[in-house]
Amino acid sequence: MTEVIEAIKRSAFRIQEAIAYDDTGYAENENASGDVQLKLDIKSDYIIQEELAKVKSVKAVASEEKETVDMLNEGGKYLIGYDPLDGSSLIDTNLSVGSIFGIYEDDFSGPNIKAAVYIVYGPRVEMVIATDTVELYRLDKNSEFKFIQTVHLHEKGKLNASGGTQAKWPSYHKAMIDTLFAEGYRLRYSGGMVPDLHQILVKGGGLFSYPGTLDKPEGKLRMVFEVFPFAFVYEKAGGKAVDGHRRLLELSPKDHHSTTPCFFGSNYEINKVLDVYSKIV
Ligand code: AFP
Repeated sequence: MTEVIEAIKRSAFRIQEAIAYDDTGYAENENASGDVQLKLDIKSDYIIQEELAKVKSVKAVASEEKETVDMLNEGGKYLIGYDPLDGSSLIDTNLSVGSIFGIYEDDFSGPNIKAAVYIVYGPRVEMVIATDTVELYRLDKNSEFKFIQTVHLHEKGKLNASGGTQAKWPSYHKAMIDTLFAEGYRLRYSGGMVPDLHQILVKGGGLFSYPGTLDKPEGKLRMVFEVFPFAFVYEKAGGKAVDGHRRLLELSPKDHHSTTPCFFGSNYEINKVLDVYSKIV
């Protein structure tokens, strides 16, 4: 596991340099999810696969940018599901973006995720590693990730990050989000999953939601690359992560690009989600 984390650190360092200085334009391809790829998406994917290929314990990798699972070392133990540059459509606006990694054994399912790591490329580069605990690191002047603190969610927070097109939200979802605002929650939503979930985590609590919508009943966010890693982080930080009814980490994807509605937060907000969604017939 240590070698995997070291490879992720090396990737993060190289990707942050690419974000800072490379061309931010589009490539001519689409990725496996049908999104137009930026040159930076392709480069970040390449960097990560190159670094992970050096690690003997990595058996195979699945990238959000690729259709297939790539076998790296037949005798390896870990399967790595990663989104090399999540939120890359924000690159031209100079908002924060991120890389997300789920470290699995046996298959890419919720119950089999063993650790999760994400990097936020913002004004500073930060990395969160979740194993039994959740630890925050920051890149320093010497290009090393320095430990900052262990992260814990409070019982209840103040922030509300609500994703998806509002006009397509089911009415019960809109009513629930309105109730939180009526209770005093403040809107914090950039459109980048990594900085939006990082903000809630570092500030101690709140709700991030990306529901099933009328046009996308299974939501937008991908289980293997985005949802399971953050579900693992939030649970280990003392919060909860559900699809409206069940723990996200109980789910198994049909294929490695499957999506799901998802809600991440501290206990108070997620209990509210479960209560509202339990009444839907
Ligand atoms: P991109 O990778 O296409 O920029 O999508 C970003 C993202 O997957 C995730 O980071 C956000 O939480 C979510 O999409 C935002 O989607 P909406 O704009 O539909 O709220």
